[in-house]
Amino acid sequence: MSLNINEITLNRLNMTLKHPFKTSFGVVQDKDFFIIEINDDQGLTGYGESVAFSSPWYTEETSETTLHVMRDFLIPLLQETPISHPSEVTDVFRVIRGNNMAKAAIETAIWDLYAKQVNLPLHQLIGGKQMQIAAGVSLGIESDTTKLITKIKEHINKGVKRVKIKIKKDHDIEIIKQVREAFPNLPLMVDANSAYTLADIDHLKKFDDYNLLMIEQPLGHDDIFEHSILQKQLATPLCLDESIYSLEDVILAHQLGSCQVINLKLGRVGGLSEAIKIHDYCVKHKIDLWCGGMLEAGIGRAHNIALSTLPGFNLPGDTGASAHYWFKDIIKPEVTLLDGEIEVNNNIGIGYELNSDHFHEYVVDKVSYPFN
Ligand code: OSB
Ligand code: MG
Repeated sequence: MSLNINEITLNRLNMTLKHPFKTSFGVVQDKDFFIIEINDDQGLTGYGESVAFSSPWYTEETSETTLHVMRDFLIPLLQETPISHPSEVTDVFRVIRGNNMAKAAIETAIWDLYAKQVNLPLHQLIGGKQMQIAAGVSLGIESDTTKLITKIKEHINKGVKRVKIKIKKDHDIEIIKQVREAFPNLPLMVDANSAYTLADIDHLKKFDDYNLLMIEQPLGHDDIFEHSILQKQLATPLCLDESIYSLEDVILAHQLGSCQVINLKLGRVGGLSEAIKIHDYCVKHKIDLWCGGMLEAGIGRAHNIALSTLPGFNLPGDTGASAHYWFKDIIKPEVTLLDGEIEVNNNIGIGYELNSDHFHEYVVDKVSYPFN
């Protein structure tokens, strides 16, 4: 049986985050991204979201490269290759190197479509078991630490299960110290987005004094080896984000001892099939795992929730409430927290519908590619 794709539509959206999000590399406030709609011949629709930003500060992909790769390579490949299960998509896309965020945007939409065709919630289709997802929060760099501490308090009041703060060179120990003093027992971690090098090793060792859950991606965005040298010198677990594009990267990091925790993002690894493989490897090798975020709108958020139901996601991730990011999200219902947890629903597919009024306010362009 084939999935019988009828048409793929790329909707380009512009959405403005409630709060500018500052990392060691710059600020994100306006998101320019795509909602992928894939229709079949029975009128069912699967949705995916592209997560690349307008500029390539996080990985090499951008909104523009995502469009180029989807339109000129990935959609034509699907038009000429009928598939019968979403797990085949990764292989169809294998002839295109890299560009994992473009691949994931389409691949995840196909998973949603397939779940709807077989009338199952996506989380059930992939074997998810956790029906309550512990939410963490990732807070951007603030010039004023008092403001950061106020924000952390607000999130603690909403019940979030752990707090991650962004750091950069010359904006780290002093902030960590103040936050730790304000919240002695808070599950706290830091994310450097590759702000350091091995020359900073003595400085990074000082982080061990603050009982951090982990340090996320301190070194090179494409490095795995140097993180293994650093991890041997630190008591605090390292977590890899930017460096992980595939299962092979996770195996390498595990075998070299480069980290003790993996931040898994659907976009970075090219979609749900690869994410499930990484999840299964982490379970087998008892590697701590959590689901990262890319400041997604509702469709991407819904996919992250489905992924997080898998049993190996044993630490709170970055997936949180719609209202933390957006004035009006593009899904119904919006994602909310109850005592710091997201309740997973049993609706079919990704479990959330498009809120078409909100959605159409943000759409700036729309192109459809028919199949026949
Ligand atoms: O490094 O995990 C990161 C946001 C954008 C790009 C990279 C990262 C982040 C976050 C926030 O930390 C994740 C989220 O809240 O969606
Ligand atoms: Mg990160």
